[in-house]
Amino acid sequence: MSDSVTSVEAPEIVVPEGVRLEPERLLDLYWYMLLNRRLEERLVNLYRQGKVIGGVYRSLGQEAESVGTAYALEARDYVSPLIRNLGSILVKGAEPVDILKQYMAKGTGPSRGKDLNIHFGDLSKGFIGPVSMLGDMIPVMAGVALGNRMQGKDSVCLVYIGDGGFSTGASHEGWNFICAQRLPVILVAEDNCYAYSTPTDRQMGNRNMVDRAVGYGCAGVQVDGNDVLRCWHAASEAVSRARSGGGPTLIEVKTYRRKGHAEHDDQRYVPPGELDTWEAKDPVARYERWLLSEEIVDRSQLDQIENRVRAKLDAAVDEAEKAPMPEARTALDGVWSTPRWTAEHPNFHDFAAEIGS
Ligand SMILES: Cc1ncc(C[n+]2csc(CCOP(=O)(O)OP(=O)(O)O)c2C)c(N)n1
Repeated sequence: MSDSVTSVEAPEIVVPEGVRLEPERLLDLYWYMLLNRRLEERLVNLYRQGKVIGGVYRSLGQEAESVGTAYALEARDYVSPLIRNLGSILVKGAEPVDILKQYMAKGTGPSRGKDLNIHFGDLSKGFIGPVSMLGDMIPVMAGVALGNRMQGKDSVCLVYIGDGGFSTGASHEGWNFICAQRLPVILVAEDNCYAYSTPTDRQMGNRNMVDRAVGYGCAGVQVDGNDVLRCWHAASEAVSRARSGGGPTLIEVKTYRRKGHAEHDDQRYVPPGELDTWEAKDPVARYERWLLSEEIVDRSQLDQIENRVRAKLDAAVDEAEKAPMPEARTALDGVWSTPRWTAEHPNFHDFAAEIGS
C-alpha cells in the first residue's frame, strides 16, 4: 500500500504537500461541488413531481471525489463517469440544463429522449457516455487510451468504478490490459460502502481495493474521498505520471453513499447511526469550514457563490421544463441498427430525401 494512505477518520481538510492554493482554483472546486449537490436536489424535486423519467441516483457525500479527481484533468483528457459521477462531467463542461433535459427525456436533450440521467457523452468536452454494464467502461477507456497513443496524442483517461463494479470480469480484463500496456489511464475505485444493499465487506475478501494495485503492477494510492484537496492532489500526481509515460494509477477513494442506490431505495439495510457518522464528514460542509478557517473566503462570499448556483439552476430548470418531449416520428432516428424502411414508416420520406433516393 502506498505511503499516501490517509485515515478516513481525518476530521478536517488536509492540504497535501505540493498543492498550489490559488484562491481561484480552490473556489472552483467549491463551485463544482455545490453545483453537483444543488443540481441533484433540483432533480429530486422534479422526480417527486413526476417530471423525471426513470430514477435519480444521488451522489450525496461523494461530491468531493468526483469533482476533485476530474479537476486534475486538462481539456484534452477524457473522463468516463458512472451514474453517480455527475460532478466529474460538470467539471468537464457539461451544462446543468442538458443534464436536466436528459433526466426528463426531453426531445432537445443530449440523447433526444432516447437515454436518461447522465448516460450521454460529449467528445468535444472530453466526457464519454457510460455503458450500463458495470466494469465495461474500463476496456472502453483502454481503447480510447490506446487509440490516443497510436495517434501520438498525450491525453490521459480517467475512469470510475464502484466497489460492486470492480467485482466484474470486464473490469479485471480491462484494467489488466491497461496495466500490461502501461496506458495513461487512471482508475478511481470508489468504496462508498455499498453496492445497492451489499456492504463492501461482503463484496470482496480484501476490504481495500488499492491492494489490488500490487497484483496488477500499477501505482496505487488510497485517499479520503471526502477531502476534495486530497482527491485533487492524488489525481494530479496520477495525471503527471500517466502523461510522462509512467503508466496507470489505481486511486481508491474511501467515501460513503448517503442516499439509497436511487430515490426509490429506503436504505432499510443501513445500520442505525451510520448515516449520522458520515454526515459529520460531509465533504461540502468540511471544505466550507476549511475555506473559512483559512480565511480564503468569508461567509458573504460563500453566500454569493450559493446565489450564483441558485440563479444558474433556476434558469436551467425553467428552460428544461419548457423544452418539448420528443416527437414520436423521431423514435427511430439515430439508433444503431438501420430500421426496415417502408413507405408506411412515418420517417420514410425524410429518410429517402436524405439519402437522395
Ligand atoms: C454487470 C452489471 N451487473 C449488475 C448491474 C446492476 N447494477 C447497477 S448499479 C449496481 C450497484 C453498483 O454498485 P457499485 O459498483 O458499488 O457502485 P455504487 O452504486 O455504489 O456507486 C448494480 C448491481 C449492472 N448495471 N451491471
